Amino acid sequence: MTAVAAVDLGASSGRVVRGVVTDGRVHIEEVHRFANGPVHRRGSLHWDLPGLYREVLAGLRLAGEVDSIGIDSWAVDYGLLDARGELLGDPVCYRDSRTDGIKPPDGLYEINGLQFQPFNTMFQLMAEPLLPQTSQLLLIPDLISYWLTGDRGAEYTNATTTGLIDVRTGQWSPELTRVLPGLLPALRRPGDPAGTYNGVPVIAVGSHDTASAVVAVPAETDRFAYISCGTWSLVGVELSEPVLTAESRAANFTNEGGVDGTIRYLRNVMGLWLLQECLRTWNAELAPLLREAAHSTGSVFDPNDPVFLPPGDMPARIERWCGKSMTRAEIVRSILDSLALAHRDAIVDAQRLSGKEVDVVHIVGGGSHNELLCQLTADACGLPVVAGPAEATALGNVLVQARAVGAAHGTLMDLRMLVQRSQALHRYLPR
Ligand code: ADP
Ligand code: LRH
Repeated sequence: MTAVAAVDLGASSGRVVRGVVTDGRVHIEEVHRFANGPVHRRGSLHWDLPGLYREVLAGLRLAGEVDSIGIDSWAVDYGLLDARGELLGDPVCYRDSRTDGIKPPDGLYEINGLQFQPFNTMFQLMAEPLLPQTSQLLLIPDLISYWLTGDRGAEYTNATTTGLIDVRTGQWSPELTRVLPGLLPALRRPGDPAGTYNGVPVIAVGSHDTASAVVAVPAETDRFAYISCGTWSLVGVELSEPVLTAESRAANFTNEGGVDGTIRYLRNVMGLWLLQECLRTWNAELAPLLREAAHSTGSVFDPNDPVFLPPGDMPARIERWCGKSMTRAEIVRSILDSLALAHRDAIVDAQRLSGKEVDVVHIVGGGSHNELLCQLTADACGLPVVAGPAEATALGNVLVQARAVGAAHGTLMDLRMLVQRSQALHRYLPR
């Protein structure tokens, strides 16, 4: 029997799972879970990477004997290494204000195919004071991998979120990386070896969490849209070629690199961050509020308004946007109604802009537990929603490792069949 350990660091929590692929099924057991979130320090927002690394090590101990290890995390953020390979400062969180007001240069979309997000790595680098002391940049999963193994590399799916990869060649763009000589390590593809930890191979997976989540979408045919629903809702379709039209750029659709050379054609929707920040402000529990919200009425606002990006008093910002004061349940309902409509808009636009038609929407990630959001999304889209698995990212991480070590075989659709067979899914029909 082959067992692998998947480390999945989300912006709101991290976990280490032990995964086994056997008899045409994939099973995961969560062996360790820990909280994560941006930390305010001396006026800016950071991630506590040494703290997260300690949790990773604890999780790997709890995973016991495994045949390989794979690491994924949220995208775009990075650590900088000095000439001795030591981390320079704590990595800055993409919600920090240092990129406020940044504008993309003309012609960028035609090269990197990325939606404009002020926090894409290339814009963070424009505001990075530590560059003169830097000898190498490692994205978060690559940094964890380096600390485990001593080997450095840049996993491709996550590297595409930097804005520095040419979407047509799948390589670092010579044009866009000219000002960063030697800073970016060689690319690794999902499935490539990435060193060893205590004698156990570390394998590059889809180290962008969204890339791993899309691997584990339990689709039965290729006519599906996905919503990887957690801190963000990443809403789109899987394509074989990027869409680089002016219309696609104007609609702020991104062409991120997926596993097996696929393109994740999607839009970022602000996601459950809105709810997470409300709960933090109120110091409240989610379940009772969701029950109340099911019988409340909400107001619709644009969840992608940049005013909602930084941490802070989210209920007040939502009330200000809607121009009225609301109960907690009404605010929660407003968030869910607004996310459902934003999901619909992204799915309609993805189909129109790419020409790919879908007849089902898969919701994966923690948000697949939110029954009200799943139903509202089905209603808004006029399409059936299949919800689950909630741990799609960890499963996608496990599956790519399993294939690399010979315990799973075939295409992405073959891997997805393993998920369909073994994970409990819930179906919501549009009302
Ligand atoms: P990330 O990877 O971005 O940290 P997750 O995929 O772990 O995010 O999703 C976290 C979110 O999932 C939470 O903020 C919460 O809104 C939602 N969620 C998790 N469990 C439940 C649940 N039992 N009911 C409703 N929502 C849930
Ligand atoms: C989701 C995610 C998303 C990125 C964002 C920074 O966790 O990786 O795909 O846009 O974080």
